[in-house]
Amino acid sequence: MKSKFVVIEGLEGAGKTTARDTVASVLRERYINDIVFTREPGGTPLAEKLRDLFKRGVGNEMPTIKAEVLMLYAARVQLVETVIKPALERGAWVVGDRHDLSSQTYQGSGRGTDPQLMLSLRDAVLGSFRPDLTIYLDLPPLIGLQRAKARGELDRIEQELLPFFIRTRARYLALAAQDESIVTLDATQPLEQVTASIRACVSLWLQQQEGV
Ligand code: Z5A
Repeated sequence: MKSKFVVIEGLEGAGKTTARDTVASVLRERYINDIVFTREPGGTPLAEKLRDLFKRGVGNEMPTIKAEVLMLYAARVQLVETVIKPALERGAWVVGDRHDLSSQTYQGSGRGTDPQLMLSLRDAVLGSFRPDLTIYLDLPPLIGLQRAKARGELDRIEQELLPFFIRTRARYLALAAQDESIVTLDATQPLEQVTASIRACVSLWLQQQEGV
């Protein structure tokens, strides 16, 4: 089977880390062992620097909303062109912790940047490059934020107020409903059940890919 790009998406505390490991274990059971893991923003030395600037700013100077959007796209295009596409071309599979859908939702709705502008920016920067499968782990923001708080100190985005996350989640659900490459899974369930749903989703999708 041709190599593929699988992405995990969701609000904080959705369980993306466990989901990534679950996807990788299903792939390995199918003898797909050459797997590259990415995270966004980040994933290359330059993109990791942009991640740090995006998350922490410099001293008291935080990026403006437009600067934030452009930093995210600079980091993403660097990762896509220098890591993801070369990996796919040599036959490796890529499993990503977040990708463009995060910008469409967090910036395109949470931050209130024009959603059409966000889609145009995506097309201008990434062309037609898209994940083959996106697993969106859906949960109400309050549950996710409680999980994130239990894990430790909150970062700049996690400190946003609840309406920000409510808007972000609504955009995730709306975009997932329009795109059959995005599968929405209920992430409020206990971890074992979420893991079982991810296994089932990836296994079924792989079978469908084999049939194509
Ligand atoms: N961002 C953006 O605004 N625009 C963009 O374009 C991109 C990103 C790409 C990245 O930070 C931040 O950047 C992120 C979006 C924004 N906003 N924030 N914050 P990050 O990479 O540091 O953080 P993250 O991606 O949000 O989180 P994470 O740590 O990578 O993963 P996670 O999904 O939050 O979950 P987790 O670590 O797997 O689980 C969190 C905890 O919950 C952990 O203790 C688990 O054991 C627990 N958990 C998970 N699932 C369950 C279930 N089912 N039951 C009970 N407990 C659970």
